[in-house]
Amino acid sequence: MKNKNGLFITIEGVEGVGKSTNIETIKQFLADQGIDFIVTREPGGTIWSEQIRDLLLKVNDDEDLTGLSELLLIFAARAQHLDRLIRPSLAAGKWVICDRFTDATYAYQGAGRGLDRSKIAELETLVQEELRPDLTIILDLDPLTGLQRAQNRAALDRFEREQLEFFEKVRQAYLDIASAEQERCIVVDASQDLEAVSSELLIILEEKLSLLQQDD
Ligand code: Z5A
Repeated sequence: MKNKNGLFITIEGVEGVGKSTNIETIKQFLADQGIDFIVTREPGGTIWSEQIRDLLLKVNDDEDLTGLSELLLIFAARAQHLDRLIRPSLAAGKWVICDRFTDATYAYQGAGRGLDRSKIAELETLVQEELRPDLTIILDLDPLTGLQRAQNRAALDRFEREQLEFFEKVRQAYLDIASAEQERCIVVDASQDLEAVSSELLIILEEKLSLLQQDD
């Protein structure tokens, strides 16, 4: 392929939509195609970034975390993740599959918490410079079903404690991003059974791969 850099693919959606489950399908597909890849997640992906993730998810009933503090922690984790894992992997020609990225910040901190989009955009430019995902798959599901699917977990984290209304805003923000950026984003109906969702994902990846090979 002409483009020696790897492809940067992000997977997004509300809580319990099936990101982790479907990433397993993506991993199998890439391995079968002989593509060199890594799978990572946000917040997280490196030692420091995972420590920031722990802070972000931890419930502390004694003191609220302000929206701005949350936003800065997310971008601190992202800066480290980009520098230590994502950029070097892409430069080495690996595909990077990332469970959530900056669209989650627009959805959760922007729409969910009500932070000003322009603050997020400033940090996005500062931390990412020109780097944006090549492809974003948004798994779309009504939040109530997502929360029910994810409900079997032990204790709820700081985000999972939010009310349904919060997740409805998050879902709508993802759909708005998808309609504003149709070249980059593809929405998959995640209310279908797992087999149907996975086969849609495989079609998307096959198309992406064949486009890259045509460019060769
Ligand atoms: N966050 C943020 O606020 N700002 C940011 O910028 C970023 C993140 C990057 C941690 O994310 C939190 O960080 C997140 C937003 C915030 N909090 N929330 N909410 P996370 O990605 O680690 O957390 P998560 O969304 O809670 O992931 P999850 O709950 O693990 O969901 P999932 O990976 O999408 O779901 P899953 O584990 O694959 O599936 C859940 C269950 O559903 C499981 O039993 C599956 O077998 C089942 N499943 C999956 N697909 C299907 C279908 N199609 N049918 C039936 N059952 C299914």
